[in-house]
Amino acid sequence: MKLLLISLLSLSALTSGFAQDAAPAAPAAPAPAAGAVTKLKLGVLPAVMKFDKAALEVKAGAKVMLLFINEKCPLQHNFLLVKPGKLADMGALADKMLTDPQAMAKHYTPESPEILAHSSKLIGIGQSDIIEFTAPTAPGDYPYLCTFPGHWRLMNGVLKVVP
Ligand SMILES: [Cu+2]
Repeated sequence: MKLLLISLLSLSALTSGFAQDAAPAAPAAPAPAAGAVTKLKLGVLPAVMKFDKAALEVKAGAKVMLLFINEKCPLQHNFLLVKPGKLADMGALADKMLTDPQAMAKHYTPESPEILAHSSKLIGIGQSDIIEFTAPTAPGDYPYLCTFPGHWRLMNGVLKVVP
């Protein structure tokens, strides 16, 4: 047993000696997919008050980076992601902002605990915004909408959160 231990030690000394002579270790492998970011892109159709996608899909709990981009529409738009079933409630808040003198400064983004994520600003033609958020852990249909006055009834869609 003692002999075996000694021979293991000398073997380890031998191999560590080789390691020192070898080239430096390669950098660690990239992190596994678990830490990956889901990248989504959502555009705007010109002059019809609609997003270019009626639905998006993500895995529950995923880290999401959403590129919100207005390439051709002369109107200004924002993006809000809200809790399931809250599209009409949020639309009502959006309509109310018509009488709020601070509405433009707020980029027509209402304040509500039902909002899960939103753009930082209104985007006009040629502009974009990156919205980072963590997808809800509960699967379901999460509405998204633009709350610029008059837009939300047409300008909405569904983020499908899947298990
Ligand atoms: Cu809009």
